[in-house]
Parts: sequence; C-alpha cells; structure tokens
Amino acid sequence: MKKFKFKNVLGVTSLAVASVAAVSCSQNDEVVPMGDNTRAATVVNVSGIIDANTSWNAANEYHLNGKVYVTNGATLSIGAGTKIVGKYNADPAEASALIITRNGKINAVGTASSPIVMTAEANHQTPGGWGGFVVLGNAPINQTETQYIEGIEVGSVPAGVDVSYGGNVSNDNSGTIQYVRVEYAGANVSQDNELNSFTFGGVGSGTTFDHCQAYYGEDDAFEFFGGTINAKYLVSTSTHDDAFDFDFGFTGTLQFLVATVDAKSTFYTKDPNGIECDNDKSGSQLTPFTHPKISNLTIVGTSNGKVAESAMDDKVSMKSAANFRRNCKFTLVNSILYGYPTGILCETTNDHIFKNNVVNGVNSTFSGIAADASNTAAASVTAIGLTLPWGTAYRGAALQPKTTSSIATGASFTGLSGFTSVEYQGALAPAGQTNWLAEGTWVK
Ligand SMILES: [Ca+2]
Ligand SMILES: [Ca+2]
Ligand SMILES: [Ca+2]
Ligand SMILES: [Ca+2]
Repeated sequence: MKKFKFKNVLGVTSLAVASVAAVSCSQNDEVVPMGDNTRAATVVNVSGIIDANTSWNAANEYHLNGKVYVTNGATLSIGAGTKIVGKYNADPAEASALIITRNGKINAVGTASSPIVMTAEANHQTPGGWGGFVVLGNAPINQTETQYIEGIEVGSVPAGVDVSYGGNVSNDNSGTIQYVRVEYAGANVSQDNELNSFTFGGVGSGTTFDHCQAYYGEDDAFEFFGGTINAKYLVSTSTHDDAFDFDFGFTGTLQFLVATVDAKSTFYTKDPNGIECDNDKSGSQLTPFTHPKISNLTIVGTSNGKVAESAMDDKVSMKSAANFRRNCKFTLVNSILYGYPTGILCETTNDHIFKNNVVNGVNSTFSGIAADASNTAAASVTAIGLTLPWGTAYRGAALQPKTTSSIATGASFTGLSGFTSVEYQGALAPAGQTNWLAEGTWVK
C-alpha cells in the first residue's frame, strides 16, 4: 500500500527550482485564467523542499505536486491574492500539502478583499481533493513520546525533513497567517490519520493567526495538537468532521468563530462535532491538560441535526455541537450553539468554565454538564434571537443577533482574561453593526 518516493521527491526539488527560475523569464508564455479575475497568472510548479527564504505572489499560481516542506530556517512569504493549488493524487498518502516544519516559518498575509487561497485543482474541487495546510512548532504538547503530525507517513518524508512537533517554547513564533482560505482539503490516509484544512502541531503563541476560513474540508476544519497559539475570526464551512478539534494539551485562546454545515453533505466520520476536545485518546492525566479558552463562538448545525449521510449508527446524524471528553479542561463562554442532536455533550469531569452560552440541541441541549443560570437552554432555535438562523446566507447578516434579542447584550467577561470585551453573545455584532464575516471577499 505505502509508496515511498525518496528519490522522486528529492529529484523533483531541483526541478522545482529550475521551474521557478524559468518562470521569471517567460511570464507571458504560460498563462491560465484566474476565475472571475481579469488578470492571468503564470503557473509555477512546486515540489519537495523549500530550504531558503522564498516569496510567492499573486502574479503566479503555485501548483503543489505532493508534499512541500518549508524547513532549514527558511521563511515562505505569500502575498495577498496568491492562489495555491494542491495537485490531486488518487492515493491519499501521496496527497499534496504545504507543511511548515518546526524550523521553517510562514508569512502568509492576505487582505479582506484579496485573500490567499489554497485549493484543489479544477477537476477535484470536492472535500479531500488535496491534503491541506500544516504548521508545526516548538510549543508544549502533553505527550511524552515524539509526535509526528497525523496525515503524513513518516517513511515518505524526504531525508533531512522533520515532521515532529512540540517543545518547550511557549511563545514560539511560526509566523503570520491572515486572510487565508483553505478549500477542499483533508485527504484521508487511513482511519485516525487524516490531514485537515488547517492542522497545527505544537504551534506557539508568538504566531499570528486570524481571519481564516476552512471551506468544505474532508476531516476537521481547524485541528490543534497541543500548542499555545491564539486565534480570532475563524470560519468553518461544512467540514466533514469537527469544525474545531483540540487535543494533546492545546491551551490557546480563541474568539469570534463561526461554523456552519451544509445539510447536503456526506460525513464519513463517527463523531462529527462542532467542537471536539480530548486530553488525549486515553483520557490521561498528562499535562498540560488540553484547555481551549473560547468566547464568542457561533456553531450552526442543521435544522434536524442530520446530513445526507454519515458514519453514525443511524447513517445520517451528526453528534454534538460541542463534545468535551477524555479528561480535557475547557472554557466556553458567550457562545451560541444549535442544530446538532446534542448541544453540549460533556464527558469530562475535569475543570471547566461554562458561562453565558445560549444552546439548543435537536434531541437534548445539555448532556453531562451542570449549566448554571448564566446559560440559556433556548426553547427553540428561533428563540435564540438571530436574524436568520438557517440558510446559505451565512456570510451576510443572517447570524447577527436581532437588536431586540437578549443575545445582543448578553455577554460577560467578568473574571476572564485574554478576550476582547464585547456586549454580544456569539461571533457577530448585532444587526446594523459591522459584520466581520461580510468584509471583502475572504469568506466564501
Ligand atoms: Ca483530524
Ligand atoms: Ca476530528
Ligand atoms: Ca479529535
Ligand atoms: Ca470528530
């Protein structure tokens, strides 16, 4: 089953350099149309290792052929408007992906109207059409054995490239990731061995990460294996497993997060959750305990908690809007969650802060959690008070609170730190106020 391609990967590396060099002398020779854009971009084929500082820009379209690793202290800088295409490979173990290793850095800075887009090639724009975007860092994880990031077979990694992650540098800086949309990612190598749209292993708090969207990915939208990275303004659009998955001692702070689900989707995982959070697979006492700190999250499932097909026992259900389990800790405040069979499914007795949330589950709202009076079990989805709780218009005003609703002013940050203090619950300000989801074109 496994295919090892040491020779090819290394051989192609030098070709990739030649290809980049050739491109700069023949900008007018090889052009492809850029969708609804009027300009044309030159295709630059990239594969193997990036081991010296490299800049990509919107004049070109970068086609990844297999796994591309940034290593050896190199920084990959990607300018606003740049398009990166992961070439399709029928063998998911060989899926194309962009991997920033522990001793590489990323400087991907898009803008609201000119985001960086990483996507699958034209004929494979469906979930899992390519691998995805991976960042590895030196921040703490809670596992005692060396961890190699999921979704990459260690035996297939070229000599000199290290795909392990984690360390003791809490404020480790992997660079800047802003206004990046990852589409159709998440190649599935085997069960419990998948790439995600955004996969972060041991990424530290010195890293800047905001305004990013995962769009129709095959596994998780944002998966964090340990690390301390903080994030704001993240969007998950119909990913097939979890919108936000935390494991192995992740302790970052996240605010202003939106996740929605397309009811027509086919989910192959056995536990599709909005949030999934484990200390580790065995629910160990290893520290640091996984403890995401989350405020102003809006998780939207579907009106009946079902999708077209899933691997759940009844073949169609999703699981829960948030599943805290296997000895994790968590902080979840000022958030809105609905449209899953279970709202909050709490299967950990470890420490948590759960306050000022508004939740509605299709079958049950609070399971395994003693929700205090600051939380609301909404009588219905309509009762939550959003402008339009269902539909495909999630980029517009739909998920903004009605100005007359209690969620417009229901937030509290008493006793909390690390968050921006706002009046509203959920990810978005009330109707009529600035809506970060609707800025520019970065949210698809
Ligand atoms: Ca995953
Ligand atoms: Ca997952
Ligand atoms: Ca998980
Ligand atoms: Ca899951």
